[in-house]
Amino acid sequence: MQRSLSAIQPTGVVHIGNYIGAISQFVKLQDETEAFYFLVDYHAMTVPFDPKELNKNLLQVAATYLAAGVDPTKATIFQQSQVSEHTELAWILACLTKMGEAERMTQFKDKASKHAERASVGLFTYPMLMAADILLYDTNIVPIGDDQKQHVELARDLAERFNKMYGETFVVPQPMIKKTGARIMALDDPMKKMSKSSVSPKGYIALSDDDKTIAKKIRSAQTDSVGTVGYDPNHRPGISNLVTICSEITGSSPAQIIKEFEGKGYKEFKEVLAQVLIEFIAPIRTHQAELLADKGELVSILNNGSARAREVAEKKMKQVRSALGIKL
Ligand code: AQP
Repeated sequence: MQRSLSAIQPTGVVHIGNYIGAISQFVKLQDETEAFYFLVDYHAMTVPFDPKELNKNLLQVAATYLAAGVDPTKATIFQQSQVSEHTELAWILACLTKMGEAERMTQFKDKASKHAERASVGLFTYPMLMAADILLYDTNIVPIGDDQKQHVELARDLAERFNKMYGETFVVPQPMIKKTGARIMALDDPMKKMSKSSVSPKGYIALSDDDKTIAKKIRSAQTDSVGTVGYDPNHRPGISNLVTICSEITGSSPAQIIKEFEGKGYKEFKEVLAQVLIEFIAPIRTHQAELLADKGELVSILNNGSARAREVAEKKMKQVRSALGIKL
């Protein structure tokens, strides 16, 4: 059976972009593959963070996984920092990565420019930790949003390089990226990706937002002066982004949505989209709140998942140490 693996950073509340680009694929793949989905808390440390917030976010993201349909009886759900092999392999892969390769990573360039002189070395080596996350588990498929494609490509290159230099050890993973919905844009600036850590919460719809907040954010989402519902991401990014969100949640194609709103304006479309999102998010939000009311169940799911993940990772690291000649 093929193995799928992916993760979310506990850097804030999970948004509809994370759901459409990544989590919706996890829910599907947990029935078709041996699935590993986890919380990358070490990745969350690559930018300034508050330990209390990180702790809260870990539970919140774990609750979101479950509330959005990831099932611990089907998938292994775990916490990266509970499996020390991730950081061990990351060091080895860092020694295989060329400076030029790391410098080309667009996420590093974007995030480093936001944090200027405070950009950490960890932010620079993040892709090697992500490569370790993937390669430790003999992963075949990595379901992700478009922004993580370059990092999976690096993981592929490192797997191939390691295998060539030290003998066949790693499976070369394939990214799985949806044709549409792989890059949901910010509601307040459709030229930027919807992001958990965006300065303004107006840019994203969180899977924990209440009905009023969802309606308000959709009402104020940036569109254009054309006035008709259309789909042309290059020339009309705002309205096209809203049509994409509507299409991904309802299952109707952009063409069907445009036809449905022929002769109607943005106001009517936004009212319908807000209602679609309210109906989609309300049960997730309620389930999330129930799970968060007693953290015992979440902690136990993560501990059990981490124990299972450790078994797989320990086995792989033995093979790696042996290939590298450091096993005596
Ligand atoms: N806007 C998006 N549209 C579609 N998919 C997205 N993903 C992220 N943003 C979008 C996908 O969600 C998964 C989890 O993302 P992450 O937590 O690893 O961090 P990220 O990619 O950096 O996402 P964020 O929300 O922008 O987080 P911050 O603000 O912390 O950097 C990934 O598969 C990602 O591709």
